[in-house]
Amino acid sequence: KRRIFSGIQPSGNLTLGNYLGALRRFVEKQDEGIETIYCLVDLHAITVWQDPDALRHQTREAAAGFIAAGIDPERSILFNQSQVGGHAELAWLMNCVARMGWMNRMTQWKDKAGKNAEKASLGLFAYPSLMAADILLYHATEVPVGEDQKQHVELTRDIAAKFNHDYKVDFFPQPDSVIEGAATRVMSLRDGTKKMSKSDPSDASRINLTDSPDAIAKKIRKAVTDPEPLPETLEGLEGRAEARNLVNIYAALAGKTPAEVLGEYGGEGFGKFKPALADLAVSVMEPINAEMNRLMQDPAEIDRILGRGAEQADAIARPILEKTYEIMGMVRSR
Ligand code: AQP
Repeated sequence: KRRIFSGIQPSGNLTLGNYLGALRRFVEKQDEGIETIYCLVDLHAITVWQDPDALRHQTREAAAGFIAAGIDPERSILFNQSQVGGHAELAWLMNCVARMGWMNRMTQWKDKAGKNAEKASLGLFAYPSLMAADILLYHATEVPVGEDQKQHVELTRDIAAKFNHDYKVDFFPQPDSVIEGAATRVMSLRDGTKKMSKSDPSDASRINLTDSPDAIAKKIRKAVTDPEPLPETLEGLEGRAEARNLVNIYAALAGKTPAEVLGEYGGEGFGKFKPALADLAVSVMEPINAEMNRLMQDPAEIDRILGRGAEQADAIARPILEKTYEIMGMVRSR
């Protein structure tokens, strides 16, 4: 049976990267009628410092962003991770299956811990093991993610395989990552070699779901580019990371291929392309922004939706977790 699971960290404002790489895909999967479970992964967010009030606000805001973008809590399960205890419980069990060496090889760990690994939280190191638990807790079969999370889904497969092998069972299915579309890796507007990220210190590097139309237009106008006009063909984007990024963003927002975008704008300078991109971005983002603002007027309603989603998620997770304990030899007598 197909079951989709994915999550986003409420570690800041959702970005255009999160939207194009993940959230928009989440909505498509829901609309295809597949069972979909979406999680605001607050336990992941605290692997780096989060101010408690800000985290609460960002979690509600991210929930509003999901709903505004088209996630329907009647058709998808939408909740925040810490309300379903099974995530932390299964993560511990998976910590005892996964190997240190596997975690050490994760590029996100290397990027985020940098040269200061001694000072990183233990949670940041174990991040991929918690992510594996998130997915395996529901026996999810597909995980829509951006490019950057592909390695973590592959690790999840390794953990599932090792568990099944060690305990001689065929219990955890192997999940597949689903990486689709023209914007699986949206880059920073300030540096075309860096991923657009909600935790980038420069707000100008990203477009937030909470940005006003003016802010969006200004960030696109100021995006770093080279002085050349756009090429006629994809090959012409070689070595032009910033130009490629803007073309990919345009393509993803317009539902076109990058080649089609170049067919339209090849030979034009950024003086013409950037305003067209800004108009397009505003036309897609503004309705989402307006709906988010409306939903944020009633945070109690958002909390109610997350609470109900957590109950539904728990009903799926609990039996799978209980079975895992049993397989591993824990006495369960209450
Ligand atoms: N720039 C991006 N382009 C395409 N997809 C992206 N995703 C993130 N950034 C981009 C996808 O969004 C989903 C949620 O990501 P996350 O919040 O769990 O963490 P992340 O990948 O580490 O994203 P950020 O925005 O960079 O967060 P911070 O700054 O807090 O670490 C994932 O599917 C991801 O692939």
